[in-house]
Amino acid sequence: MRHHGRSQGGTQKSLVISGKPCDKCFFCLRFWENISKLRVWINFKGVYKQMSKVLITSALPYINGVPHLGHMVGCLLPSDVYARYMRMMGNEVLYICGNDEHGTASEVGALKENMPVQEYCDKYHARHAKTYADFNLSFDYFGRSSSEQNKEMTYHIFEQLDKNGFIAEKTMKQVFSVDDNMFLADRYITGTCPHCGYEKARGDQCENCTKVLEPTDLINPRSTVSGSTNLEVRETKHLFLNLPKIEEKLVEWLKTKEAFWPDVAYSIAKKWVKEGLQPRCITRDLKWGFPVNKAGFENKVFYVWFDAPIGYIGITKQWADEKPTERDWKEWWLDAKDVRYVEFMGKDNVPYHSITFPATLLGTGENWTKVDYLKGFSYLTFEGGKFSKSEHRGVFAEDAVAEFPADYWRYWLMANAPEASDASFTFESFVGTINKDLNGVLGNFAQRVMKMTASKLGSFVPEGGELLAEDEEMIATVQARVNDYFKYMDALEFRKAVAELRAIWVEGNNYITKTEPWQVIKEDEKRAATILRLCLNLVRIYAILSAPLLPQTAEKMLAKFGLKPENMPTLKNFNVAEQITALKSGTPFEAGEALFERITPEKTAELQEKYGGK
Ligand code: B3M
Ligand code: ZN
Repeated sequence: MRHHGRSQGGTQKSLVISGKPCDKCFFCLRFWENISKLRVWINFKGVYKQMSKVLITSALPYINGVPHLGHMVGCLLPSDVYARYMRMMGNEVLYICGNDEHGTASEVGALKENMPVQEYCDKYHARHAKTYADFNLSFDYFGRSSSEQNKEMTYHIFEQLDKNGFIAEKTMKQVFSVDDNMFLADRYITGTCPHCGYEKARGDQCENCTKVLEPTDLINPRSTVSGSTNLEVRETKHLFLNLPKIEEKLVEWLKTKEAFWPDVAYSIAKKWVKEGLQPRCITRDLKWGFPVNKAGFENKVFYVWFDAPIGYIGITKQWADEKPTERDWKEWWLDAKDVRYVEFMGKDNVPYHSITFPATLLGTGENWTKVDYLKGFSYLTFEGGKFSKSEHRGVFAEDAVAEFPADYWRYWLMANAPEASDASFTFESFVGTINKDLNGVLGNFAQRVMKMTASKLGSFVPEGGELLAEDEEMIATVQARVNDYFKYMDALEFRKAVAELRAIWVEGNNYITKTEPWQVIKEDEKRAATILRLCLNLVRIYAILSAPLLPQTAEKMLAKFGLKPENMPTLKNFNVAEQITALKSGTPFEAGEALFERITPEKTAELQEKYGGK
C-alpha cells in the first residue's frame, strides 16, 4: 500500500485531503473516485463547509517590551478563545502567532541593553513565549518573523511583486545621525515642537499638541538613540510597493468582503481607499532585518511592516518544517482549499491587514489565502490612564499570572473586551467580577452541589428518578442559552458570549434555589437525588462550555469527576438533554478545594498600591 496517497514530494497529509491516486493500482483509482464523489455530496449538503479548516492568526507582538493586559486582550486572548472554541466545534484549526522582531525599535532596545540585536531578540522571544504559555494561549506554533523560513517567504513574495511590475524606486531625503552611523526613523528624532514649544516632540508627531510633524520641523533636533545633535539630511534610494497600480484588484477583492467583515474593519479599509492609495516604502536603511534581495539595495533591509504579515506564512512554514511528513504549509496558504482565515488585531493594525498585506499578496499573481474575517479591537486603559512599564503603572502579563491564576484574568478581560469601544481596567471592577461571577456564581454552584450531595447521599452521582416539568424547563432554558452562546462565539462577539455563558451558570443557581433539594430530601429522597444528579451533570456541562474561556478551571472541574479535557464531547450540536445524563449514577466525585479564591478588600488595596491603581 506504499503508493497510497504519497505523491513524489511525500509531504501530503492524507489521501483524502490532498493525495493523488497512483496510476497503476486499480484500488487506488476506485478509492479516489469514490472519495471525490463523497466530497461533492458533502459539499452540496453544506456539511463539508462547516467542517472546514480554520486558520487563525493573532497580530505578532513586537519583540521589544513585555506585554501588558492591553496587549493580552487586544488580540492574543480573544484569538485563543476563538481557536479553542473552533477546535471544540470539531474544525481542523491552525492557530499561528509569533514575535515581530525587525525594525528600529529592536535595534534601539538592544543598544539600551548593550547586547547584540540577535541576542536581545532571543532573550525577549523566550520571555514572550513563556508569558503566553502561562496565559494558556494554545498556539499551534509561536514563531518568529526573523526566521529563515520567513526570509525565504519574504524574498519569494518580493520577487513576484517585482516581476509583475508592482515595485517602484524613489530617492528621498532622510535624517542621518553621524554619531550613531544610521538613518533615523522619524520617531527616533526628538526636538522642540514649533507649534507648542514642547521639548520632547517626536519627528513624526508632537505628543503634546498632537500636530503631525516632519523631522525637519523640529527645533534643536537630536537623535533619540544617543542624544547626538550631529544630524544631516541625506539622500537615500528606496523601494515602494506601488499600491495605486494594485488598487483595482484590491478594490475588487475588498468588495467581496463588505458583507462579511465587521463594520469597523470594513470602514477603515474603505476610508483608506477613498483617501487615495499612495505607494508605500517597503525598505529601510537599517542593519537589523532581511537584506533586500535586489541589486543596488544590498545595504538596506525590508521594512518591518513588509515582512511581519508575511510572517504568518513564514511561521506556518516554521511549524511545518518541524514535521515535514505530516504538515504542509501550502495546504493552509497557497492554492488552499476550504480554508477560512480569521485574523485578530488591534484597531491600529487594520489598515495593514485590510489594505497593504492583501495588496502584497494580490500583487504576486499567486493564489494566497487572504483574510476572510478581520476582528479588530480598541484599547484597554489602566484605571483610566496608560499602561507604562517605566512609570510602574498597570498590570503586565508576567505579574498578572504571578498574582492570580490565568483564568481570573482571562475571564475579566474577555467579559470586558474592548470590542465596540475602549475599555478600562480597574481593580475594583476586576475584584468585583471575580468575586461575583467566578467565585459567587460558578464556583459556588459547583461546590454547593458537590458538598450537599456528598453530605446527604454520598460522594457519587445518585440514581434518582423521572424528570419533572421544572427539570425539563431548566434543560430547555439552558439549551436556549447555549444556542445563543454559540451564536455569539460564531459571530466573534465575545462580550455577549461571556455574558451568555455567565447566564448559563446562573441557571444552575436558579434551578437549585427553586427546587430546594435540601428541603425535599426530608420527605422525598428519590426526588432530591434526581435534582442533585441533574446539578452534578450541570457542573460537567459548565466545565465543557467554559473550556474555551477558562481552560484550567474546566480541567479542575472535570477532574472532580475523574474526567480529562480529552474526554470532552464536541460542542457541535451540543444537546443539553443528552449531556445532562452523561454522568451515570454511581460515578464517584470529589468536591475537593473551591474553584476560586475570594479576593479580600485588603488584597485589593495591596494590588492598587503595587500597580499604581486608584
Ligand atoms: N507588531 C504591531 C502591534 O503589535 C505589530 C503587529 C504586526 S502583525 C503582522 O501593534
Ligand atoms: Zn506640539
